[in-house]
Amino acid sequence: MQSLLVLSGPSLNLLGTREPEIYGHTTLSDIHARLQSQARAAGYDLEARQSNHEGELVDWIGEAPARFAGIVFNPAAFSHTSVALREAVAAVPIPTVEVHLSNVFAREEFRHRLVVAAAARGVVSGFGADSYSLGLDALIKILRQG
Ligand code: CA2
Repeated sequence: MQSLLVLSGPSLNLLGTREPEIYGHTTLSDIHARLQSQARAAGYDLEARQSNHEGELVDWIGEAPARFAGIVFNPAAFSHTSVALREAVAAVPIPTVEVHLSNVFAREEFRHRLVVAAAARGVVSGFGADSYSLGLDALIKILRQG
């Protein structure tokens, strides 16, 4: 069975505890549990991780092709700044789908620039926890298309 990797960046471990008006009440553990069953139903294994550290995310992306067929990635604040993460995503031969809970284009101007996204296959933004599910669905479709 193929495995998929879900990565979340800085402070997303706090999801559901602060700023619910922007990010909702769902916790990251809730999202991970939902993605697990969605992946299982589609015939995939899924592993989900969160890190506050750019270098750790770079390491996980670089190591991913050895174990995973694709990545769903919310780079959080690094989305707007990280050339290192963009290059990590571009360097691996597996597809990455970028996801955001909020609609970054309806927020502050500094969030409109998505540095990592240019290396992703596509971006889902603005659907709350559903963005992760929609991103996983897109990733599975990409993998099935070969
Ligand atoms: O909308 C998203 O998913 C973001 O990636 C979330 C990032 C933000 O910097 C991006 O512009 C858009 C922030 C994640 C911080 O997560 C928190 C969760 C709960 C409370 C406070 C922060």
